[in-house]
Amino acid sequence: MIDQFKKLLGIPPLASEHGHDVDVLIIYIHWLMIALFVGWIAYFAYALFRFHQKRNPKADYIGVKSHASSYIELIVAGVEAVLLIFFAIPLWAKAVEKFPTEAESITVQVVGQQFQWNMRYAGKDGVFGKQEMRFVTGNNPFGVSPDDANGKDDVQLMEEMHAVVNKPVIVYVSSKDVIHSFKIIAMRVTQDAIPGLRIPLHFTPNKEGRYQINCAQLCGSGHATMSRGTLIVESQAAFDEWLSKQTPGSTGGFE
Ligand SMILES: [Cu+2]
Repeated sequence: MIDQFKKLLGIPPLASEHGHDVDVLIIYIHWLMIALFVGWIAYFAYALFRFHQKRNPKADYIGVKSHASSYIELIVAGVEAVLLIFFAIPLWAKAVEKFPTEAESITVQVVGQQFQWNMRYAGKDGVFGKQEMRFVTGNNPFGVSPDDANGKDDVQLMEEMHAVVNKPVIVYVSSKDVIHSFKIIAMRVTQDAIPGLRIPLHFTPNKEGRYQINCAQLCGSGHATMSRGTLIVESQAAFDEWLSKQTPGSTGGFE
């Protein structure tokens, strides 16, 4: 039933573990909206017929006496409460409480800027170099300290992100200029990228493939070009091979 509705609504392909629950919530909300739509349209047609001028030449100053509308209102509020309490809140609680540890995950830093996504990996040592705001330049969007040895093997990329299938990914999202929004539809994740804040999010991809990364916040004239980004989900071996081939350097790929 859920799968048929996914098709009917044209819900895009899914490739993350928690995404199914997001889709289920979307579908239930659509059911409620369909019921409300049909109900309102039916009532509108009834009102046109029932309160037509010819049938009611004189205004009625008493108005409605039945409590049907209040009961219907209560039922709708009840359904909304069920969606919120039993679907939305548990889903959010899972996302917040079941945060994976960095040891079991792939950690990526993402900085949005007009108009591209910058990605940064810790490199072979698994430790990110120190960052400071004053080091941020056009070539160093993450503000990596040039003096920190840990940053020497960090890997920086533009519009490209790699992840391992069935392994959690932690993304620290930030922005260099205006508010952007980091979105990967296939992973069912969206997070605003806000200057001065570093906001963590996580997901676990469960299907190998290439997925589009978008900017979901109108951020300027080149906003659309921020949808060039690609997330590549691959095997651990392919990921390790890719990482070993990257040119290390605190400003790698930007000089
Ligand atoms: Cu943007």
